[in-house]
Amino acid sequence: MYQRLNEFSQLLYDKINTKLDDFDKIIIISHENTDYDGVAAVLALKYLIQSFICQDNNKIIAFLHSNNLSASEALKSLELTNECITKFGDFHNPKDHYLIIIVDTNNFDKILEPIPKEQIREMILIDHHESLAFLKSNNEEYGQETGKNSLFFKSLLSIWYIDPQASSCAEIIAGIWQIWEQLTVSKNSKLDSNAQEKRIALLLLLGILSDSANLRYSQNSVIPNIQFLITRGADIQQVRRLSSIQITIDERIAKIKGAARVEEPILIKDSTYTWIVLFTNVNSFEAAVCRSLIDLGADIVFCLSTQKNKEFRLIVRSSERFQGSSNINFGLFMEQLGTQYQGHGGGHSGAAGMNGFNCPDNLKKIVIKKIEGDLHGKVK
Ligand SMILES: [Mn+2]
Repeated sequence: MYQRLNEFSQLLYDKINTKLDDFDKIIIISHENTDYDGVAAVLALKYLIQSFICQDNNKIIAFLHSNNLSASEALKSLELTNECITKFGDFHNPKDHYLIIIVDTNNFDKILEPIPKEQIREMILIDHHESLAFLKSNNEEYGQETGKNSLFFKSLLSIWYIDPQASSCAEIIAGIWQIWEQLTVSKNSKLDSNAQEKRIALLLLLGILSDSANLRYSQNSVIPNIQFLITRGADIQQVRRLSSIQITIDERIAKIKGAARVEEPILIKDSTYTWIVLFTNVNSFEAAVCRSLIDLGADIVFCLSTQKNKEFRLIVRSSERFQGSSNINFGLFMEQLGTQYQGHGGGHSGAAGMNGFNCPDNLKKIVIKKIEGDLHGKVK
Protein backbone atom coordinates (compact mmCIF):
# COMPACT_ATOMS: atom_id res chain seq x y z
CA MET A 1 0.00 0.00 0.00
CA TYR A 2 2.84 2.33 0.89
CA GLN A 3 4.37 1.66 -2.49
CA ARG A 4 1.15 2.75 -4.12
CA LEU A 5 0.92 5.88 -2.03
CA ASN A 6 4.48 6.64 -3.06
CA GLU A 7 3.52 6.48 -6.71
CA PHE A 8 0.33 8.44 -6.22
CA SER A 9 2.09 11.15 -4.21
CA GLN A 10 4.64 11.58 -6.97
CA LEU A 11 1.90 11.75 -9.60
CA LEU A 12 -0.04 14.26 -7.56
CA TYR A 13 3.03 16.42 -7.08
CA ASP A 14 3.95 16.32 -10.77
CA LYS A 15 0.41 16.99 -11.92
CA ILE A 16 -0.09 20.04 -9.76
CA ASN A 17 3.42 21.28 -10.40
CA THR A 18 3.40 20.97 -14.18
CA LYS A 19 -0.22 21.93 -14.83
CA LEU A 20 -0.41 24.83 -12.41
CA ASP A 21 -0.99 27.35 -15.18
CA ASP A 22 -3.85 25.35 -16.70
CA PHE A 23 -6.04 26.17 -13.73
CA ASP A 24 -7.10 29.49 -12.26
CA LYS A 25 -7.91 27.85 -8.96
CA ILE A 26 -7.33 24.57 -7.19
CA ILE A 27 -10.32 23.87 -4.96
CA ILE A 28 -10.10 21.28 -2.20
CA ILE A 29 -13.41 20.03 -0.81
CA SER A 30 -14.85 17.29 1.39
CA HIS A 31 -18.21 15.76 2.28
CA GLU A 32 -21.20 17.66 3.67
CA ASN A 33 -21.30 18.17 7.41
CA THR A 34 -17.51 17.92 7.30
CA ASP A 35 -16.01 16.21 10.33
CA TYR A 36 -12.54 16.45 11.90
CA ASP A 37 -11.06 14.05 9.34
CA GLY A 38 -12.49 15.89 6.33
CA VAL A 39 -11.49 19.31 7.60
CA ALA A 40 -7.99 18.05 8.47
CA ALA A 41 -7.51 16.51 5.03
CA VAL A 42 -8.68 19.65 3.22
CA LEU A 43 -6.61 22.15 5.21
CA ALA A 44 -3.51 19.97 5.37
CA LEU A 45 -3.54 19.42 1.62
CA LYS A 46 -3.91 23.15 1.04
CA TYR A 47 -0.98 23.75 3.36
CA LEU A 48 1.14 21.13 1.60
CA ILE A 49 0.43 22.47 -1.88
CA GLN A 50 1.28 25.97 -0.70
CA SER A 51 4.44 24.82 1.05
CA PHE A 52 5.79 22.59 -1.67
CA ILE A 53 4.38 23.87 -4.96
CA CYS A 54 2.55 27.17 -5.10
CA GLN A 55 2.47 29.87 -2.45
CA ASP A 56 -0.34 31.87 -4.06
CA ASN A 57 -2.99 32.03 -1.35
CA ASN A 58 -5.70 33.08 -3.80
CA LYS A 59 -5.10 30.11 -6.06
CA ILE A 60 -5.41 27.26 -3.55
CA ILE A 61 -8.86 27.24 -1.99
CA ALA A 62 -10.00 25.17 0.98
CA PHE A 63 -13.75 25.29 0.35
CA LEU A 64 -15.50 24.13 3.52
CA HIS A 65 -19.12 25.10 3.24
CA SER A 66 -20.72 22.82 5.78
CA ASN A 67 -18.47 21.87 8.67
CA ASN A 68 -20.05 20.22 11.64
CA LEU A 69 -20.03 22.13 14.89
CA SER A 70 -17.12 20.26 16.50
CA ALA A 71 -14.94 20.72 13.42
CA SER A 72 -15.70 24.44 13.33
CA GLU A 73 -14.83 24.73 17.04
CA ALA A 74 -11.53 22.92 16.50
CA LEU A 75 -10.63 25.27 13.62
CA LYS A 76 -11.38 28.23 15.86
CA SER A 77 -9.19 26.91 18.68
CA LEU A 78 -6.35 26.28 16.23
CA GLU A 79 -6.81 29.71 14.63
CA LEU A 80 -7.31 28.09 11.25
CA THR A 81 -10.77 29.47 10.46
CA ASN A 82 -9.31 32.08 8.10
CA GLU A 83 -7.65 29.35 6.05
CA CYS A 84 -10.99 28.17 4.66
CA ILE A 85 -13.66 29.76 2.52
CA THR A 86 -17.25 28.92 3.34
CA LYS A 87 -19.10 30.84 0.63
CA PHE A 88 -18.70 29.94 -3.02
CA GLY A 89 -19.36 33.56 -3.97
CA ASP A 90 -16.26 34.64 -2.08
CA PHE A 91 -13.93 33.18 -4.67
CA HIS A 92 -16.10 32.48 -7.68
CA ASN A 93 -15.34 34.03 -11.00
CA PRO A 94 -17.37 32.60 -13.91
CA LYS A 95 -14.34 32.77 -16.20
CA ASP A 96 -12.16 30.59 -13.96
CA HIS A 97 -11.09 27.05 -14.72
CA TYR A 98 -10.92 24.74 -11.74
CA LEU A 99 -8.97 21.71 -10.64
CA ILE A 100 -11.06 20.08 -7.89
CA ILE A 101 -9.47 17.83 -5.29
CA ILE A 102 -12.04 15.81 -3.33
CA VAL A 103 -11.02 14.26 -0.03
CA ASP A 104 -12.69 11.91 2.46
CA THR A 105 -15.89 11.28 0.55
CA ASN A 106 -17.33 8.82 -1.92
CA ASN A 107 -20.31 10.89 -2.91
CA PHE A 108 -19.55 13.40 -5.63
CA ASP A 109 -23.00 14.55 -6.50
CA LYS A 110 -23.96 16.65 -3.52
CA ILE A 111 -20.67 18.24 -2.63
CA LEU A 112 -20.08 19.56 -6.12
CA GLU A 113 -23.51 21.14 -6.39
CA PRO A 114 -22.40 24.75 -5.85
CA ILE A 115 -19.72 24.54 -8.55
CA PRO A 116 -20.75 25.11 -12.20
CA LYS A 117 -19.84 22.00 -14.20
CA GLU A 118 -18.49 23.90 -17.16
CA GLN A 119 -15.77 25.44 -15.02
CA ILE A 120 -14.39 22.11 -13.81
CA ARG A 121 -11.44 21.04 -15.94
CA GLU A 122 -10.16 18.11 -13.92
CA MET A 123 -10.71 16.24 -10.67
CA ILE A 124 -8.62 14.24 -8.21
CA LEU A 125 -9.93 12.00 -5.43
CA ILE A 126 -8.20 10.95 -2.18
CA ASP A 127 -10.33 8.78 0.08
CA HIS A 128 -10.44 5.91 2.55
CA HIS A 129 -14.04 4.73 2.08
CA GLU A 130 -14.98 1.49 0.38
CA SER A 131 -14.23 2.17 -3.21
CA LEU A 132 -16.78 3.57 -5.55
CA ALA A 133 -18.29 0.81 -7.60
CA PHE A 134 -18.67 3.10 -10.58
CA LEU A 135 -14.96 3.85 -10.66
CA LYS A 136 -14.26 0.19 -11.25
CA SER A 137 -17.08 -0.27 -13.70
CA ASN A 138 -16.61 0.07 -17.43
CA ASN A 139 -20.32 0.08 -17.94
CA GLU A 140 -21.26 3.51 -19.21
CA GLU A 141 -24.78 3.11 -17.92
CA TYR A 142 -23.58 2.62 -14.39
CA GLY A 143 -22.99 6.32 -13.87
CA GLN A 144 -26.61 7.04 -14.45
CA GLU A 145 -27.67 4.45 -11.93
CA THR A 146 -25.43 5.64 -9.14
CA GLY A 147 -26.23 9.29 -9.45
CA LYS A 148 -27.12 11.79 -12.06
CA ASN A 149 -23.68 13.35 -12.25
CA SER A 150 -21.45 10.35 -11.60
CA LEU A 151 -20.62 9.70 -15.23
CA PHE A 152 -19.69 13.31 -15.79
CA PHE A 153 -17.41 13.29 -12.76
CA LYS A 154 -15.85 10.01 -13.71
CA SER A 155 -14.90 11.46 -17.06
CA LEU A 156 -13.07 14.32 -15.33
CA LEU A 157 -11.26 12.26 -12.70
CA SER A 158 -7.64 12.13 -13.72
CA ILE A 159 -5.97 10.38 -10.78
CA TRP A 160 -7.29 8.95 -7.53
CA TYR A 161 -6.08 7.15 -4.44
CA ILE A 162 -8.49 5.06 -2.39
CA ASP A 163 -7.26 3.05 0.58
CA PRO A 164 -10.06 1.40 2.56
CA GLN A 165 -7.43 0.00 4.96
CA ALA A 166 -6.70 3.52 6.16
CA SER A 167 -8.75 4.41 9.21
CA SER A 168 -8.77 8.08 8.24
CA CYS A 169 -8.11 10.32 5.28
CA ALA A 170 -5.82 12.37 7.53
CA GLU A 171 -3.31 9.52 7.75
CA ILE A 172 -3.17 9.33 3.93
CA ILE A 173 -2.43 13.05 3.79
CA ALA A 174 0.22 12.64 6.52
CA GLY A 175 1.77 9.97 4.27
CA ILE A 176 1.74 12.32 1.27
CA TRP A 177 3.37 14.98 3.41
CA GLN A 178 6.31 12.70 4.22
CA ILE A 179 6.72 11.59 0.60
CA TRP A 180 6.62 15.16 -0.70
CA GLU A 181 9.29 16.11 1.80
CA GLN A 182 11.53 13.38 0.47
CA LEU A 183 10.79 14.36 -3.12
CA THR A 184 11.60 17.99 -2.61
CA VAL A 185 14.69 17.71 -0.41
CA SER A 186 16.86 18.47 -3.39
CA LYS A 187 14.45 21.07 -4.70
CA ASN A 188 14.75 23.52 -1.83
CA SER A 189 11.52 22.93 0.01
CA LYS A 190 10.01 26.13 1.31
CA LEU A 191 8.67 24.31 4.32
CA ASP A 192 10.15 25.52 7.60
CA SER A 193 9.22 24.43 11.06
CA ASN A 194 6.73 27.04 12.17
CA ALA A 195 3.52 27.65 14.06
CA GLN A 196 1.33 26.87 11.07
CA GLU A 197 3.03 23.53 10.54
CA LYS A 198 2.31 22.62 14.15
CA ARG A 199 -1.36 23.55 13.79
CA ILE A 200 -1.70 21.42 10.67
CA ALA A 201 0.05 18.48 12.37
CA LEU A 202 -2.34 18.79 15.33
CA LEU A 203 -5.33 18.91 13.02
CA LEU A 204 -4.19 15.80 11.14
CA LEU A 205 -3.68 13.91 14.40
CA LEU A 206 -7.16 15.00 15.48
CA GLY A 207 -8.53 13.62 12.20
CA ILE A 208 -6.70 10.32 12.66
CA LEU A 209 -7.74 9.80 16.28
CA SER A 210 -11.37 10.76 15.74
CA ASP A 211 -12.01 8.76 12.56
CA SER A 212 -10.28 5.68 13.96
CA ALA A 213 -12.08 5.98 17.33
CA ASN A 214 -8.70 6.41 19.03
CA LEU A 215 -6.98 3.82 16.80
CA ARG A 216 -9.66 1.17 17.34
CA TYR A 217 -10.01 0.78 13.56
CA SER A 218 -6.35 1.45 12.67
CA GLN A 219 -3.65 -0.76 11.21
CA ASN A 220 -0.01 -0.70 12.31
CA SER A 221 0.76 1.52 9.34
CA VAL A 222 -0.81 4.50 11.11
CA ILE A 223 1.92 4.58 13.78
CA PRO A 224 4.79 5.98 11.64
CA ASN A 225 2.37 8.66 10.46
CA ILE A 226 1.54 9.64 14.03
CA GLN A 227 5.24 9.60 14.90
CA PHE A 228 5.89 11.94 11.97
CA LEU A 229 3.12 14.34 13.04
CA ILE A 230 4.57 14.43 16.56
CA THR A 231 7.92 15.49 15.15
CA ARG A 232 6.03 18.33 13.45
CA GLY A 233 4.54 19.55 16.70
CA ALA A 234 1.39 17.45 17.19
CA ASP A 235 0.67 16.46 20.77
CA ILE A 236 -1.70 13.71 21.84
CA GLN A 237 -2.95 15.43 24.98
CA GLN A 238 -3.53 18.69 23.14
CA VAL A 239 -5.56 16.79 20.54
CA ARG A 240 -7.61 15.16 23.29
CA ARG A 241 -8.39 18.56 24.74
CA LEU A 242 -9.41 19.84 21.31
CA SER A 243 -11.84 16.99 20.77
CA SER A 244 -13.37 17.03 24.22
CA ILE A 245 -15.61 19.94 23.35
CA GLN A 246 -18.91 19.17 25.03
CA ILE A 247 -21.47 17.10 23.23
CA THR A 248 -24.45 19.33 22.48
CA ILE A 249 -27.77 18.90 24.23
CA ASP A 250 -29.38 18.10 20.84
CA GLU A 251 -27.06 15.14 20.37
CA ARG A 252 -27.66 13.86 23.88
CA ILE A 253 -31.44 14.14 23.44
CA ALA A 254 -31.23 12.34 20.07
CA LYS A 255 -29.33 9.48 21.73
CA ILE A 256 -31.87 9.19 24.53
CA LYS A 257 -34.78 9.26 22.05
CA GLY A 258 -33.03 6.70 19.87
CA ALA A 259 -32.58 4.39 22.84
CA ALA A 260 -36.21 4.83 23.92
CA ARG A 261 -37.48 3.99 20.42
CA VAL A 262 -35.53 0.76 19.96
CA GLU A 263 -37.76 -2.00 18.64
CA GLU A 264 -37.77 -5.58 19.96
CA PRO A 265 -34.23 -6.99 19.44
CA ILE A 266 -33.88 -9.42 16.51
CA LEU A 267 -31.54 -12.36 17.11
CA ILE A 268 -29.79 -13.86 14.08
CA LYS A 269 -28.01 -17.14 14.59
CA ASP A 270 -25.23 -18.29 12.28
CA SER A 271 -23.17 -21.46 12.62
CA THR A 272 -21.20 -20.13 15.60
CA TYR A 273 -22.76 -17.03 17.12
CA THR A 274 -26.03 -15.31 17.88
CA TRP A 275 -26.06 -11.65 16.84
CA ILE A 276 -28.28 -8.93 18.28
CA VAL A 277 -29.76 -6.60 15.65
CA LEU A 278 -31.58 -3.40 16.65
CA PHE A 279 -33.72 -0.94 14.72
CA THR A 280 -34.55 2.54 15.86
CA ASN A 281 -35.32 5.97 14.41
CA VAL A 282 -34.40 9.58 15.06
CA ASN A 283 -34.08 12.52 12.69
CA SER A 284 -30.57 13.65 13.54
CA PHE A 285 -27.34 12.27 15.04
CA GLU A 286 -28.20 8.78 13.79
CA ALA A 287 -24.57 7.66 13.84
CA ALA A 288 -24.16 8.73 17.46
CA VAL A 289 -27.38 6.88 18.32
CA CYS A 290 -26.09 3.72 16.62
CA ARG A 291 -22.76 3.90 18.44
CA SER A 292 -24.46 4.31 21.81
CA LEU A 293 -26.56 1.21 21.20
CA ILE A 294 -23.49 -0.76 20.11
CA ASP A 295 -21.91 0.27 23.42
CA LEU A 296 -24.97 -1.13 25.19
CA GLY A 297 -24.30 -4.56 23.68
CA ALA A 298 -25.97 -4.72 20.27
CA ASP A 299 -24.02 -6.18 17.31
CA ILE A 300 -25.73 -4.37 14.45
CA VAL A 301 -27.79 -1.20 14.81
CA PHE A 302 -29.85 0.45 12.08
CA CYS A 303 -31.19 3.94 12.55
CA LEU A 304 -33.77 5.27 10.12
CA SER A 305 -34.66 8.90 9.61
CA THR A 306 -37.33 10.21 7.35
CA GLN A 307 -36.74 13.60 5.80
CA LYS A 308 -38.80 16.01 3.77
CA ASN A 309 -39.80 15.18 0.19
CA LYS A 310 -40.11 11.43 0.82
CA GLU A 311 -36.37 11.24 1.36
CA PHE A 312 -35.07 8.81 3.94
CA ARG A 313 -31.71 7.95 5.45
CA LEU A 314 -30.54 4.67 6.94
CA ILE A 315 -27.37 4.50 9.03
CA VAL A 316 -25.77 1.30 10.29
CA ARG A 317 -23.02 0.50 12.77
CA SER A 318 -21.74 -2.91 13.83
CA SER A 319 -19.75 -4.10 16.81
CA GLU A 320 -16.06 -5.04 16.60
CA ARG A 321 -17.12 -8.54 17.65
CA PHE A 322 -19.29 -8.76 14.59
CA GLN A 323 -16.73 -7.22 12.22
CA GLY A 324 -14.11 -9.65 13.44
CA SER A 325 -16.27 -12.70 12.80
CA SER A 326 -18.25 -11.96 9.67
CA ASN A 327 -17.50 -10.88 6.13
CA ILE A 328 -20.44 -8.54 5.74
CA ASN A 329 -19.36 -5.23 4.26
CA PHE A 330 -22.05 -2.70 5.10
CA GLY A 331 -20.33 -0.08 2.94
CA LEU A 332 -21.07 -2.10 -0.19
CA PHE A 333 -24.47 -3.12 1.15
CA MET A 334 -25.47 0.52 1.64
CA GLU A 335 -24.06 1.48 -1.75
CA GLN A 336 -26.40 -1.06 -3.35
CA LEU A 337 -29.35 0.00 -1.22
CA GLY A 338 -28.73 3.68 -2.05
CA THR A 339 -28.72 2.92 -5.77
CA GLN A 340 -31.87 0.83 -5.44
CA TYR A 341 -33.77 3.75 -3.90
CA GLN A 342 -32.55 6.52 -6.23
CA GLY A 343 -30.02 7.85 -3.74
CA HIS A 344 -26.48 7.21 -2.57
CA GLY A 345 -24.83 4.93 -0.12
CA GLY A 346 -21.45 3.83 1.07
CA GLY A 347 -19.04 3.82 3.98
CA HIS A 348 -16.91 1.22 5.68
CA SER A 349 -17.56 -2.41 6.46
CA GLY A 350 -18.67 -1.62 10.01
CA ALA A 351 -20.00 1.92 9.60
CA ALA A 352 -22.10 2.90 6.63
CA GLY A 353 -25.17 4.75 5.47
CA MET A 354 -27.44 5.51 2.55
CA ASN A 355 -30.09 7.97 1.55
CA GLY A 356 -32.90 7.39 -0.89
CA PHE A 357 -36.51 8.13 -1.74
CA ASN A 358 -39.83 6.45 -0.91
CA CYS A 359 -38.86 4.22 1.98
CA PRO A 360 -40.48 0.79 1.51
CA ASP A 361 -42.73 -0.41 4.37
CA ASN A 362 -40.76 -3.63 4.55
CA LEU A 363 -37.30 -2.05 4.75
CA LYS A 364 -36.60 -3.92 7.99
CA LYS A 365 -37.47 -7.23 6.35
CA ILE A 366 -35.27 -6.50 3.32
CA VAL A 367 -32.33 -5.67 5.56
CA ILE A 368 -32.75 -8.71 7.84
CA LYS A 369 -33.12 -11.01 4.86
CA LYS A 370 -29.91 -9.68 3.39
CA ILE A 371 -28.00 -10.19 6.65
CA GLU A 372 -29.43 -13.70 7.07
CA GLY A 373 -28.35 -14.55 3.54
CA ASP A 374 -24.82 -13.17 3.93
CA LEU A 375 -24.31 -14.92 7.26
CA HIS A 376 -25.97 -18.16 6.15
CA GLY A 377 -27.86 -17.57 9.37
CA LYS A 378 -31.45 -17.58 10.57
CA VAL A 379 -33.62 -15.35 12.74
CA LYS A 380 -34.06 -17.13 16.03
MN1 LIG B 1 -12.89 10.02 7.14
